[in-house]
Amino acid sequence: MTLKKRLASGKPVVGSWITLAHPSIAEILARAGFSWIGIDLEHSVITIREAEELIRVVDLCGVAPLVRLTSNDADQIKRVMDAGARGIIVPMVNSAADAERAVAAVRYPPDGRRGVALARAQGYGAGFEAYRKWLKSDAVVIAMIEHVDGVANVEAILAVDGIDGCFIGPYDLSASLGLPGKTRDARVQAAMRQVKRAADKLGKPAGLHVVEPDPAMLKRRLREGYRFVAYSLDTRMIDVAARQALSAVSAAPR
Ligand code: 3PY
Ligand code: MG
Repeated sequence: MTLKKRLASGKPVVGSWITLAHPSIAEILARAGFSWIGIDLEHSVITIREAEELIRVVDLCGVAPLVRLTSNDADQIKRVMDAGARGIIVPMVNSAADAERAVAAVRYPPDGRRGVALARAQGYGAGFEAYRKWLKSDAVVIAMIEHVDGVANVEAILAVDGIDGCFIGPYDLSASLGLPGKTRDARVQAAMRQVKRAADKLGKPAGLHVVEPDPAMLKRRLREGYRFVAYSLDTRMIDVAARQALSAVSAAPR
């Protein structure tokens, strides 16, 4: 089942983030069993050229590569989709108009405004027709709700045709409330609950990031009903595993 259909079916999907631009990291994570791998262009130094390499590896491993954009930028959307991303995660979607803009940048006319070319996604030309069909039925667009304006408009955002779900960004959300980094503050938590309630009401998946590779926290979030979950990221998994691996000999001389 494609990622889009799985999201629509109400089944939870668990992915993870790549922030380091090495194809081996993409290969290791893609083979670990995640349903999607998000290549994070927003908070990393991954270039567009490196993004293509990571997309290719994840894709060839049979996992859906998604790209979190640096911003809601139609030109960047075109390039990462042409490189073969199966969908996008769009930062700072604050209104239905923002959501419509992102969807239009993914779709070809007459449904959208994306330019047409023959790149990796289209099989370098040999697979254009198959890609056109796939794009209509299976491209994924996830709206990040990470500003008070996005919270206020969350129902209208999720109601946009082509928006498959939302992903809460607690850090930017806390900043938009004048509380940067205070993600446990009651006002941030209330805003997060409001997003989750809206997603449940509209029958679209709500997502968030379980930052630490902590299976108990992952289970808790899934139990709470979050269905588009990003589970940790490359750097935290390496850091935590390295420290755990050494913990038995922490007194050893360096
Ligand atoms: C945020 O918390 O703002 C994020 O973007 C998390 O990914
Ligand atoms: Mg953010």
